[in-house]
Amino acid sequence: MPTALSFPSSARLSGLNSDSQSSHITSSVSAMAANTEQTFIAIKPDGVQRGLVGEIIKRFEQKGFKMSGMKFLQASEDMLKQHYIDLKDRPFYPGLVKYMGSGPVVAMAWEGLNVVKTGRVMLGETNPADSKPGTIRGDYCVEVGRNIIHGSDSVESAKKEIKLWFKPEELVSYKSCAKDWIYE
Ligand code: IDP
Ligand code: MG
Repeated sequence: MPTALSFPSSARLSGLNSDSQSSHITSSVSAMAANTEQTFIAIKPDGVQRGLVGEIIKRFEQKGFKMSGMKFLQASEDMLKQHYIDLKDRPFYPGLVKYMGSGPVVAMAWEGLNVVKTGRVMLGETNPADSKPGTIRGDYCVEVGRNIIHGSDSVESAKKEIKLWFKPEELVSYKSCAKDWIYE
């Protein structure tokens, strides 16, 4: 767990008076809570087969997000049906479940400030044809049915998805040595 009340080094060094110190601590503590937002990212079977695992992980690492969990697995049909349950009435649902189960995937939990929303921006649009260059889908894929990566669409979905894909003991809580260089 992060040390929620550890004194911010900038306040300690600047000799702030006690009022501004306490407001600094309060804002620092609430920022820390926001910094622990998590999202579920999965590199789909086509992303794995096409050798894009390293490239995708690199983008999240270089952005400054922190990995909290990762595993390599071939997901069961039951699990994939559950993962995409909200799409069960869409015509592409059976094909989607089949595609997602057709090979191994890399399932990950990433943590950081606004990581759900920013993660979606990094992915690009659902249809790669609408995704801007510079996004993952914009740079590495062509068709909506082979769009190489999944990312949670809300904090609520992220919580559900992380719970579905990871046991609590498979998620690791630790302090990144880069934290104080990524967050003020
Ligand atoms: P998202 O992955 O960007 O959140 P969703 O609408 O949640 O997009 O759809 C989940 C996945 O279902 C997409 O990533 C894509 O793999 C697949 N999918 C969505 N729309 C279509 C479609 O029209 N044809 C085939 N597959 C689709
Ligand atoms: Mg979705």
